[in-house]
Amino acid sequence: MSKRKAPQESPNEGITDFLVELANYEKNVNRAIHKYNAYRKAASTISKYPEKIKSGTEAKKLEGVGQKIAEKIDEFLQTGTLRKLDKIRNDDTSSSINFLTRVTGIGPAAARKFFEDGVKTLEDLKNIESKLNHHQQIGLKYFEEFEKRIPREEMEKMETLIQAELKTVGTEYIGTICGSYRRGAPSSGDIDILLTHPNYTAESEKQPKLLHAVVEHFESIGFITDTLSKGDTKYMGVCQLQKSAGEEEEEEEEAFLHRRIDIRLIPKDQYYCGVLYFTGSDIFNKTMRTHALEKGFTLNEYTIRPLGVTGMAGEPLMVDSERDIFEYIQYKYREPKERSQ
Ligand code: DCP
Ligand code: MG
Repeated sequence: MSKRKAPQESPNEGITDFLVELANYEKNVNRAIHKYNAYRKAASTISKYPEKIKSGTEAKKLEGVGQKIAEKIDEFLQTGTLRKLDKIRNDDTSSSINFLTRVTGIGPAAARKFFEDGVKTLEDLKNIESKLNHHQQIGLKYFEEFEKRIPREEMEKMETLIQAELKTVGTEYIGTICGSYRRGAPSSGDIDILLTHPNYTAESEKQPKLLHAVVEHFESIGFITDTLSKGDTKYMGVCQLQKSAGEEEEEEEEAFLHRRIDIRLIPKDQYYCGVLYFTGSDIFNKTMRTHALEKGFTLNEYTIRPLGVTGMAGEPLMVDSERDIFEYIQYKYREPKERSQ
């Protein structure tokens, strides 16, 4: 999962920017996930709104914008700033904790702990490098590179390579690059790969080998450069495209950057619920889950199940495509490109 989200262009960018900043503050500093979600939701609806918002009252008519956010919008429109944000930005604790969470492997709790131990900056982290866990050390090593988003052109090159190499590991593998890339985004924060294989279902034994064989192959060709964690079904690591022979000759060309890559192995019968979930966006997922509940189904990254009269979930329904899921819950199909919000 990537840490830096792409900014959204809209006539209300000033408003959505400050809402996202407040959202991150609530998540990273206060660990208030509900407030984080509330700010993200408001930012998302406002970014879809085509007109320039002129008042809090106007904004309040939109879904997810309540009284408190409306007041902040008024303050921002009238004064051009927000006292709450100014305070957060000038507060040593908040700004340090917020900063530390930008390192992959450092979550809100670890960030607070580092801060309490006097570790606040990149320099401070470098000084205590040996005390960091492996994930955090890699996060520090590639800090600048991971902050940069991946242009779509590079994502396309990686997809071509990944699909071709996957077939050399086993012809029956099915792989999908999900996340913002699948939604057609001009840039992505990381690479989210979902893998499955017809031999592997929720009923069968775990088959970590199916995942590890792919990871080992990617390592052998120099595509995967570092590992953050490697489980039976989830791999988190670092990859880098190599310049092809032709590209190397152009001396001015810079090397590709190191990128964050996640690979998940999913049972075939759960694959499309997984693909739907990891295509996102997270906000689209929430909307779709709410709709599912209204229609009497519970939907998560693994399965879709009908809810009985008592509210108990029944057996997972058969799913053979993303469309099947939309049909069960009578939701108009949306192409990945139309799922950004
Ligand atoms: N996801 C979710 N809820 C979360 C985290 C993730 O629903 N709390 C799903 C939706 C995301 C997908 O997983 O689209 C991948 O997560 P990323 O954080 O990688 O998000 P994106 O790929 O959408 O954005 P980015 O370009 O920043 O990587
Ligand atoms: Mg992503």
